[in-house]
Amino acid sequence: MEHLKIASDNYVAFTFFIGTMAMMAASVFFFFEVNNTSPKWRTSVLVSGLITFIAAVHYYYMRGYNLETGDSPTFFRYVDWILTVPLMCVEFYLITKKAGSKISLLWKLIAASLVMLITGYIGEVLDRDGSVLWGIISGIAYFYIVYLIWFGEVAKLAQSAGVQVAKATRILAWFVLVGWAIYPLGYILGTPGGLFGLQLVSDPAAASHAMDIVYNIADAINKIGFGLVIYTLSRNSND
Ligand SMILES: *C/C=C(C)/C=C/C=C(C)/C=C/C1=C(C)CCCC1(C)C
Repeated sequence: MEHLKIASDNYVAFTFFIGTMAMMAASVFFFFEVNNTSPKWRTSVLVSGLITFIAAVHYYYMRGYNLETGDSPTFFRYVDWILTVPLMCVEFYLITKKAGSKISLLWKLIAASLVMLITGYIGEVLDRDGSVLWGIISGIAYFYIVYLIWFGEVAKLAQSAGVQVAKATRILAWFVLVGWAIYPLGYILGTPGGLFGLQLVSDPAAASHAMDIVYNIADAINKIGFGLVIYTLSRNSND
């Protein structure tokens, strides 16, 4: 079963394969670099590695599942996100800790991310007919996260945590605003009938393939890129 060959025009399977390798390589890198990191930033770099490692394990599974069945591994996609997105919230908490971020801020970010992902899963799997409504609720939770990071508590704390933390937080804020916005696009692509009358791909199988490719690209950018910003911060910050 593990000897299935990826057809040269099967971009879905191909991006699952590349995604697996990229997440594995990034994890090895972050884990090995933990020991060369100043003690203050070790946990942050370790969490970067955990994010890509959890994704690597899921991608390995999703790659095999997709190759064997040709289907979209939606369930494990969401299991992956439910583990990794809260860990990204932990990163925002950790890097603003020096400026006094409270555990309550971490819970706000985690709660919003869980609402965003659980309602997204309901709309994508459990209540397909209500996908527009669930997508909107999920979107509200997403914008709340964007608000906290761009204008709310995270932004304010980052400003008083020194130049390097402020700079890194600004880049991570762009990841959340632009990189994370790719996911709702994937959701719209895979939603029958589309959202807001926006039906981009009409054939359901093609739509779910397009959705997988979009999610796979977004994950690579958001998980590995995000981790590299934290890594760079750990090297640039001399306090
Ligand atoms: C590593 C995985 C990440 C960063 C996943 C992020 C996922 C999202 C930001 C998903 C957002 C969604 C909406 C804002 C509306 C439609 C449903 C979702 C769940 C795709």
